[in-house]
Amino acid sequence: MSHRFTRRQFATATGAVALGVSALPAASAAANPVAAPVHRNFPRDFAWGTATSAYQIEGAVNEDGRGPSIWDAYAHTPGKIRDGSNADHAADHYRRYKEDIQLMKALGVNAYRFSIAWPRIFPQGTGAANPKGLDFYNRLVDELLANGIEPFATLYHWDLPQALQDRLGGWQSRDTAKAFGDYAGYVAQHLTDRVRNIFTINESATFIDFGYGAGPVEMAPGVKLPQAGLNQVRHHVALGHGLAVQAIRANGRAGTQVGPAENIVACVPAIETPANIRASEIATREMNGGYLTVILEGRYTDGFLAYAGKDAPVFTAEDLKIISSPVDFVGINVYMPQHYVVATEDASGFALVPFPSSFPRMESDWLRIGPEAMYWAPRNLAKVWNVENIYISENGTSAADQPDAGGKIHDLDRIMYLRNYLTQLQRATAEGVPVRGYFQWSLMDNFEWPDGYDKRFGLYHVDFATQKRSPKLSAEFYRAVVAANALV
Ligand code: GBH
Repeated sequence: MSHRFTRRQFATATGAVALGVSALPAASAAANPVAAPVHRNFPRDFAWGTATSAYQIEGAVNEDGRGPSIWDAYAHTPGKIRDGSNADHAADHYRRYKEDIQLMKALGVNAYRFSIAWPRIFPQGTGAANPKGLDFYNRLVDELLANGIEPFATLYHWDLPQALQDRLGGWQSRDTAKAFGDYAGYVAQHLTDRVRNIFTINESATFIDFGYGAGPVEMAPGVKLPQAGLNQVRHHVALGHGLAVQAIRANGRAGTQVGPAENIVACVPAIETPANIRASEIATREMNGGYLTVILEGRYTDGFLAYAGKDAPVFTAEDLKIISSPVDFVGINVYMPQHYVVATEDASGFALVPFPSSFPRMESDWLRIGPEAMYWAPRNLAKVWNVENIYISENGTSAADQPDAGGKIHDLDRIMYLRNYLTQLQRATAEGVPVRGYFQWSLMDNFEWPDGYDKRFGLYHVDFATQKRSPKLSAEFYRAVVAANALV
């Protein structure tokens, strides 16, 4: 069955066919209480986009002088990726970027968040730049602009040059933060004539906890550090962010907008009473102590330092100044509520409520369904730190994505998820929370890290054998939202 009902099928379904009339009686607009929908609009000039990252879609890992990254090494280590795959070819975006920009065009989006592969630009992490690597992003950016799509570039979406891992132990070394700053400056010099918005680092919390810690999931480089080492890595990554901000200011076109893209620890009031709302604000500050708080305040909270104790990072006052270099916006990736919070009488002022085992989840085990996170995360970011420009740098879900006989994917669960999260985002913007744009994760199915190709997050289905892209029903949903600049 096609996803488009014919009039006749619709009439059959509603029993109206025998009557030969419309299924709905003509109602007087004035008398009918459902006759006047409230348009749930988003702000004028809202950026509607999709998001991807380099290693997850590009493929072409040996093309045009790209150096190896820690994800090449990791994915090629037997047993690390659930389906035994790697991203050598991924979605072949390196060659198909023009076609992929047409997919964006079909959605009607006006923005695109992609990431730049550091090992394409500096194959050894530092030293000589590889102009052919940069050329790919020049072509991509030019093609986006020619199609009326604003490029938002991310500098680091986890694909560290392997050379820095080998030489320095990756982010265990301060020198990696410094190398990241130099790379950021180089990119700023060459791309900010056309790229006006730059995200520094994607989800510090994720790649550090899973790449260097003992999290429930393992990611590259797959090093397991004790607490003190882990806190030092956190500090170096925050420092790398700050050095990148400074390098972009120094080398980029004046007016270039810069900020992080962090997986904010979304703290949602369990019940929206004034006391619990206050508790969720306190929790937001404490639970984001390692990244957002130090970036936005220039200090580690007393709670963070007390909790870390003897394992606290070693840092200088100068480091904190660099880390808190003023940003133009804050990007937050919002997938789920990390915590529901209630107020307490004790000194901390909040408690985290344990999740019941029956709490609903999407098709990925970790993906709890809590649309209110999409209201409270930006609302608390604005409330706690007076952030004036917020982007939702990612939001989306995997789904089972079973095709029907004609090959069409009716991903009603993804539509349900997106509609509910966007409803909460509209609640936020309608109240004046300064969210400037939203990037749906993801444009198309891609390499989902340790889950390989098992988990599909795209609005477009990708057949990885043929590289054919096909819109899922959710692509039509998203296109309708973007076209209306409102919930549909
Ligand atoms: C984002 O991470 C990434 O930025 C993106 O590259 C990725 O493709 C996308 O989301 C979908 O996953 O310890 O149980 O939480 C989202 C946050 C954090 C979700 C790590 C997966 C691992 C399992 N991710 N988490 S769990």
